[in-house]
Amino acid sequence: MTLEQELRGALERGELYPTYQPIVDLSTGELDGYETLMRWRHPTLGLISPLRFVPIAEETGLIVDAGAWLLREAATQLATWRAERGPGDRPLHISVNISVRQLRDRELVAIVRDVLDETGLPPDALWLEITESGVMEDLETALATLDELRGLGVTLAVDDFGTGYSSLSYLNRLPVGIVKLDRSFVSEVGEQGANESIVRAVLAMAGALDLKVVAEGVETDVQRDWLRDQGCDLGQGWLYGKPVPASEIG
Ligand code: G
Ligand code: G
Ligand code: MN
Ligand code: NA
Repeated sequence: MTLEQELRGALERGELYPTYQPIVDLSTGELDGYETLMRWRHPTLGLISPLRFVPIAEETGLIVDAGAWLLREAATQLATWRAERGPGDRPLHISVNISVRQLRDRELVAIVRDVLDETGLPPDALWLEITESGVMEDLETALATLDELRGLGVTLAVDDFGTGYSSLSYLNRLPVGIVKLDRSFVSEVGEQGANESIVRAVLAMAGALDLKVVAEGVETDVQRDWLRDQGCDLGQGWLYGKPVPASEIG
């Protein structure tokens, strides 16, 4: 069997599962929420990297059903976590990746609406991450869908920011509230000869457009301190935790 054939049955066989990686307030160290990342454990092949199976899921369209399932799982999990927290605790969000294939699916807006209804989550606690390249492939269609999603009150985030076109005018046209700075930029900050001016420029641009920035791939104290001092709001990376199943989160 090819990997594609194996993947076709993976969802029904219960081989896919969500993991959650913390997203933290860089100034206070408080938990702000989690990004949901899909994993596939095949009974004989073992853990298969999303770098391998997500592209296959996208090409075959399997990502539409798998993504909807993951979204529902993640939102349900967040509702549980929120219910367990005290009234004084910071309300957590959940972030879910939405591939371009899902963005083109006519059902997406209805699926998101249903998930919000079912879980009773405040819509802004649900963050949907879209990539620049995905949006740019078909800007007008993507914009229409993003406007509808925004109309539901969910929070939209641009993932892997800085790796694509990243123009100011395009960012201003998207109804997004969050920019996720790609880890290729984050990995350099605080080191000699690093191209820190790009990160400063992104932070300045985000500030001007009133967007929050999440730095991805924060691995060291030096990176955290530098990013915080430059006014970056949130961070995500191995410094705070790797993606793990909900059962491993207290
Ligand atoms: O979790 P990890 O860093 O190994 O993920 C590798 C790639 O797979 C990343 O680009 C990530 O965005 C993608 N990915 C992981 N989970 C999902 C998912 O649920 N949906 C989509 N569309 N992509 C995912
Ligand atoms: O493309 P996206 O940003 O959705 O995927 C996030 C990917 O980054 C996941 O595969 C996740 O495992 C990985 N990741 C998360 N934190 C770190 C980190 O601190 N360092 C590195 N190298 N990868 C990370
Ligand atoms: Mn992401
Ligand atoms: Na990313």
